[in-house]
Amino acid sequence: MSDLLTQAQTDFAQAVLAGLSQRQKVIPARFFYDRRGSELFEQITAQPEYYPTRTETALLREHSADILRLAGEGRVVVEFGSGSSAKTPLLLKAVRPPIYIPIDISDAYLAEAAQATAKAHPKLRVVPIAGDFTMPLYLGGVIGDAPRLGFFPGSTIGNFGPPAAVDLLRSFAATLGTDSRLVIGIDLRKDPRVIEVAYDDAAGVTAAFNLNLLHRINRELGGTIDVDTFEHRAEWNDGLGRIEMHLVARQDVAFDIAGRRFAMREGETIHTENSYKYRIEEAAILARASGWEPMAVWTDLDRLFSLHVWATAKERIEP
Ligand code: SAH
Ligand code: AVI
Repeated sequence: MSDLLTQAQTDFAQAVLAGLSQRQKVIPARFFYDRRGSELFEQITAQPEYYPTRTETALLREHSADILRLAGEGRVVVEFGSGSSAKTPLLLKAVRPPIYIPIDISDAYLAEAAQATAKAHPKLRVVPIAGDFTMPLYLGGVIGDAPRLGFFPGSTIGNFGPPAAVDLLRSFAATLGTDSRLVIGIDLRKDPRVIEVAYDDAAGVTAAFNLNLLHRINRELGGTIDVDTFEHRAEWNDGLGRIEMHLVARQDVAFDIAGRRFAMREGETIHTENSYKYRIEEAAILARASGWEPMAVWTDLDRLFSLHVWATAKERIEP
């Protein structure tokens, strides 16, 4: 008998083994999103403490006519980290694209979400791409040189540190090409207490989302982790302007993953996610540093969240 491993499985194994071998143990946040992780994220978005989703959805609804004015009708929409595509209908209604390309690492979940979007929009061609959006993509084979509108909602950009965020946005500019537009949601700096409860809701859904990573390791990598010996922690890091999620060992623990033994002391943590929060001015700097020109920005009255329209900057030739 032979076992066939997919690239995704070997990537996961490699990242977990490397991350747990560091002094501060770390697992990259993109590995949250197996099917169960995607379902739990969807439940997070409905928690009363998790303000980003409802605030951004309201901004998209309120400004759909402005988005149409700035982006024009009929561009191909390319969504990065589309998840359930719950916010997408608002954009589709505004700009009426001929083609919608959702990109997500959570493959089974993406396939179902794409099917549901196609069913709800019979005239729309839906072309899902399962994979890592940090890798450059060539879309010409699917859409030729049709004009493009990128969509990057949810403040997923916040899950990358500023240098990685600049690289990612540069890569989006390359994928989308000249004279493109990007509608991007960016969560704002605010009272840390508001942020901390958003990442530690009373119903325990964010805790379950974080702990699911350990269940995923047990399921997919033959791990022997006793998940009950870990707890969820969300902590605001003021110096770095980010909320951090960790999995904290409640006692001394030892476990095996893919045949390797790991041990952790009581109180030691695995760092699983950063979610950076920006000031409006910083968001504009992020745009300009990564080959984009800000066109418009809107926020809610409480200044919780921001929605931006950017255009790919004309190439600047400097002496
Ligand atoms: N856009 C949705 C979902 C945000 S959750 C919203 O605004 O609510 C983040 C999504 O990005 C998840 O669906 C996750 O599977 C996907 N994702 C995270 N890292 C990714 C990566 N490196 N490549 C592709 N998709 C990724
Ligand atoms: C997908 N991403 C933008 C979410 C965030 O807010 O950083 C993921 C999340 N983590 C905990 N709750 C939500």
